[in-house]
This record gives sequence, C-alpha cells and structure tokens, in this order.
Amino acid sequence: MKKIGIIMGSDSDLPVVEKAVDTLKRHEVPFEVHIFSAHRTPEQARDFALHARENGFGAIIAAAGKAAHLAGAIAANTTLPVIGIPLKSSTLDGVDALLSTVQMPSGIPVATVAIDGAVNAALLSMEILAVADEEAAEKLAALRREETEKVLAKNAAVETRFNS
Ligand code: RP5
Repeated sequence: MKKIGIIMGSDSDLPVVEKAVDTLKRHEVPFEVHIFSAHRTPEQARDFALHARENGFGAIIAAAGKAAHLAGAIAANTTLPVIGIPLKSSTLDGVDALLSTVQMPSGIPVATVAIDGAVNAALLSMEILAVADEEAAEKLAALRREETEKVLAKNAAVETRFNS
C-alpha cells in the first residue's frame, strides 16, 4: 500500500493532526508525519512535495492555521492529490485558514476538508488509495458498516426511551 504524507505547519497543530494520525494507525495505513512550513521552511516543504511520488506516497494531507498556504504550496510541487485541513489556531477561529486553503486558483487543486476536519482528511486519503488498492477499499467498507451499526444502536436506544 502507498504511504500517506501528513504535513503540518507547526507543532502547535499536533492536537488536531493527531486525529488523522490515529485514524490511519487504527486502519493500518502506512504514513509519515512531518513539520514543514510554507513560510518558515519553504525549501523543505518544496523538496518533500517534489519527491513525494518517487518516495512512495499516494496522497498528502497538509494541515495549517492562520494564513494557511501549506496545502497550496505542497500542491504546487506535486501532482499527487493534496488534502488541506484548515486549522482553528487564531483569533479568526479558522475561517482565515479555511479561505486560504480552499480558494485555490484553477490548475492547482487542493481538496479541503472542514475546519479541524482531521478524521475526514484521513478517511479521504484512504479513499484515494482505495481507487487502486483493494485492501484499503475493504477497510473503508468495514468502517462504513461499523458507523451504520453505531447509529442503528443509538436509534434503537432513543426509540425505546421515547416511543414506548
Ligand atoms: C501556521 O501558523 C501553523 O500551521 C499554525 O497553525 C500557526 C501558528 O504557528 P505557531 O506560531 O504556533 O508555530 O503556520
């Protein structure tokens, strides 16, 4: 299975990014985690993106807050799919990061998840791998079944409590 690259702009992003890490870990999807900043370490971010495909990555998750240019800067240097996580790390509650991540110019796409949407970023990266990887597809199908079972159980509890 190809690896997922998980990149964040600062170690202050870790509390949210760890939810993506945990999701991939739980489903035994290989990954690497790095701190590269579009503004503070732009050369390292560029170098990672330029070589990501030959280094065995299948998709890249890039999380950043404030003026969040990381996902776009990574996407500029690779044709691998890039998933942006805008982070709520400022006085603007993440709306600044959301707009900075999602409003990409035509030609350089970034698939942007919700503010702090780290779990969905991990699941979306698995879905990207699952296009060509049957093992990842089976893991996702099992996860969907689990989610369905959880909601059915909650519904049964609510129905028992209020409808009988
Ligand atoms: C962004 O600036 C980072 O992704 C982080 O969310 C935010 C603040 O970084 P620190 O000042 O905490 O390092 O680039």
